[in-house]
Amino acid sequence: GPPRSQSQLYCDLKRRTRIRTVDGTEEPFFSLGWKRLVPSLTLQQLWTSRFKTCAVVTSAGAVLNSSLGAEIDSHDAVLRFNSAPTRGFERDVGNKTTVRIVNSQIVSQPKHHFSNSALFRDVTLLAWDPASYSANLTEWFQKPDFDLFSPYIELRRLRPEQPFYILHPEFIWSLWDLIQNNTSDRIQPNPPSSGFIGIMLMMSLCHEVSVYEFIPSLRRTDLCHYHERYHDAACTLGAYHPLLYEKLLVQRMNQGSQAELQTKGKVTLRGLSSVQC
Ligand code: NCC
Repeated sequence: GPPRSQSQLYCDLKRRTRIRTVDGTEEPFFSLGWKRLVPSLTLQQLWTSRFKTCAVVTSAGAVLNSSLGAEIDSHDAVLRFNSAPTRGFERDVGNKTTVRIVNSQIVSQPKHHFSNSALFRDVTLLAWDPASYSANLTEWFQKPDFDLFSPYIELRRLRPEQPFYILHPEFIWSLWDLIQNNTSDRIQPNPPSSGFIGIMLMMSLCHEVSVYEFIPSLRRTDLCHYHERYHDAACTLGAYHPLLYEKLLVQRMNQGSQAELQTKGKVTLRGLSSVQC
């Protein structure tokens, strides 16, 4: 697609971004009784006007030695990803977690202890699985990339009071369309990263969103995660996910200063509800 101005970009985002979760009204979930399994309040109902300022904290190694913890925690809500911890890293990443986005590997692989780890308790959980672009919900239910459905059912029964949603594949792919439509190159047909999904989600739910280390600061490093000694530049630049294009798009939406980008790896985004088109 053609390059657009920042205000056109925000309008396009506002027009196209509709959060959708699996709500039990569609097959095969309807016949399986999921209307009673999913939380009774939708994510939007749960969030309505509760959180004005929101922080999105990526798991990038560059967040180490940032001393951003207090600033991150000063937001009304904080979003983190997968199994990224706060314990032991409070000075750099803070300790407040309001929402966690987890991919289906986290939910399904025993090593992550999804149903009993404290990381996944006392927060709103959003899980997603990269169903193929053209698969319908029945095909997806029968053959997800990683089986997130059984652990979902199990946790809903175990802790029914915990808000836990599965993001609808159409929402995931609408974000892919959005990236492709605002990029001149042809991007790979793989789903966006959890980071981009989280940024778009918070832009839909909050008045203002601060994103940390999605666009790398001057601390940029090939250390993949702040909590692991594993080096791979692809974590920051992307291999499977269209991560580079996600980042270029987010950079174009930045309302904050160049100095904050360089020193904090911080991007400031407007919430979509306040965007006038
Ligand atoms: O690495 P991951 O992501 O958990 O990171 C969360 C989000 O932070 C942003 N990020 C991360 C590292 C980095 N150096 N730069 C970044 O910008 C990205 O936006 C990223 O989405 C995922 O998206 O779910 C992902 O999950 C991991 C892995 O499944 C989990 O960490 C669990 O172990 C994927 N890695 C592999 O599958 C090997 C990764 O590709 C994407």
